[in-house]
Amino acid sequence: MADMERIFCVMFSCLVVVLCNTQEQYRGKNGRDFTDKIQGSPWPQPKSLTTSMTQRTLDASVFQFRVSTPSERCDIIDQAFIRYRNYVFGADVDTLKFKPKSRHASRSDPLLRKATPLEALTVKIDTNCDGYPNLDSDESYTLQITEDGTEASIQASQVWGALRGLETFSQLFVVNATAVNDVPRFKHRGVLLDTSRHFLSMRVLKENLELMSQNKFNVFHWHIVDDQSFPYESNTFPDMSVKGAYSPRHVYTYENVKEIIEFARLRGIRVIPEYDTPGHTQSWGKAIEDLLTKCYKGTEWTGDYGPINPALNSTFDFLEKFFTEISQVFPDHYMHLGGDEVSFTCWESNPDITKFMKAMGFGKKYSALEEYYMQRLINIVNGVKKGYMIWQEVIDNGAKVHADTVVHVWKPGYQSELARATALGFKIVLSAPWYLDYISYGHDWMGYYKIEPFEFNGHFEAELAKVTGLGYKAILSAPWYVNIISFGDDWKKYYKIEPLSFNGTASQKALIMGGETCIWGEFVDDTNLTPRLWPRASAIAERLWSPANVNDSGKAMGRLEEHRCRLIRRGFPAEPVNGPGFCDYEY
Ligand code: CP6
Repeated sequence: MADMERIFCVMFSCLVVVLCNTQEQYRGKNGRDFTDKIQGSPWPQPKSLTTSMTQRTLDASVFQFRVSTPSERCDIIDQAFIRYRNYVFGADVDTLKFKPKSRHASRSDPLLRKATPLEALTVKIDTNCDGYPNLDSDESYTLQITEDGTEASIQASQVWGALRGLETFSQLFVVNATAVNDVPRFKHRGVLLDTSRHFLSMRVLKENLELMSQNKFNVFHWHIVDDQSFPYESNTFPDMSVKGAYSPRHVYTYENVKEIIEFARLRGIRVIPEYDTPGHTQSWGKAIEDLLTKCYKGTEWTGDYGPINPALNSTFDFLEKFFTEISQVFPDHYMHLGGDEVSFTCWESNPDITKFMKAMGFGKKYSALEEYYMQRLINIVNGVKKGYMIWQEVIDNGAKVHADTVVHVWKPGYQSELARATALGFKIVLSAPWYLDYISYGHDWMGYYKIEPFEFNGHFEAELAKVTGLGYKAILSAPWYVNIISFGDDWKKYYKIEPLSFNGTASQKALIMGGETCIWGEFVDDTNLTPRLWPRASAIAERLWSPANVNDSGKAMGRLEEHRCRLIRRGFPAEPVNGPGFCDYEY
């Protein structure tokens, strides 16, 4: 590097330096220059990161991870060291399929013969390192790699911050002397996966938990059951999955669920289960008699069922037993109670419900019936000492909920909902702008299917008319570009969303706990979940972790490109999102 450049880099010892220090330049095949594919600049971007030109080397045979904590044992850190040693130096991990190759500067690199090797990274944690994360966990950390000295250090008040710091350390490509001071902007940074519309295997669930931790997400919102299938094996009501799962193989046993919770805990991820009621419960009705409302046409049952029937006491006896079980299976303080998209038409048609409405004095107000249902469910959940999240309709319909409730906003027009719900004092998790399943929604094959090659009228039709008019044979591709979904770079749209841009006071804004990206399961399963989610979800990870002013997608593009390549290097199928280009470790 020329001297002037070197001086420039030292003077601006911040992110600019990492850029100057990029050892290779990337050029997309379309000629786009990826000089901004900044190696070693972590994703999501830390609150502050300064680095100097002094490079340190890491050699697998010398380098050690060490931990210092008041706890006697710290399995979270012990296991994290195994993962991060592999990510840093490259080795096979038997439990997962990672086969990362080392990208770290080694002394065997002739250019770095004079660099001082780093012998250890010491992780210092102020408190006991055990336990289960929660909404108020402290995930902040500092990371120091000094100019000389044999040890680098991560300092964190809690083990959760230490995990975030290890991820950041493992992402530094060339280990320069570096100081990182980092803290998340929002407390709740989640991914919703839906295992009802399609079953997801343990392998894919774990793969995505690992990817969540590499993007500093801290909540797995497990939308575990829904209308279409009931893959949760209940101890109290085993028939629910026997009759409600797609097949006996498409279930999560108690041991499976515990394994997912532990896998997530070791990565600082909370598991919030959602058992969505009173709508979205068709699969529950197969095993639990009289749970669902029978829908009528005139005086006759149509053979269809609607939402859960709140007119029967047996309903609440069942709910009490069922929610008591799951409150013991899932250790997180919060449960997600659903409450979305409750259709009133079936309730309206049912004579027993009509009678009950009259007796309760609800008149024709079916939202009052919904409120009554949610209120009784909430009392059950309060009784088992859990907090709860609900979809926004529950408060939109005016149901009274605990002051401590977290409202999950998912509908379009979310800014006015944020203003309204925070004015009522509720904590908020935002999802409305971040539905990643919504590309052209999988159904696009129907559009392709309808195309009639012998009708020469639209745009490509004119071309066909011309070409065949000239007597040429033709092969048609124009309407069948299945690679064009939402055009891949939709991440920029998600990246730009500012969760606090709504009309409200500072104390209203303080109620925004964070957000979740949702990938509903209608059109995703094991075959396509991971590449569809990553690195598009990474855009949301950075929005929720990094400072508000880290919001220029043009500037982020190069780092995201590098981040995707890092995920690929670590063995994950993350799809391209920036158009033509390549990663030097793929294939
Ligand atoms: N399933 C459940 C869904 C959706 C919701 N709840 C949903 C609705 C509209 C869109 C995407 C998802 N599939 N249980 C709403 C929260 Cl666009």
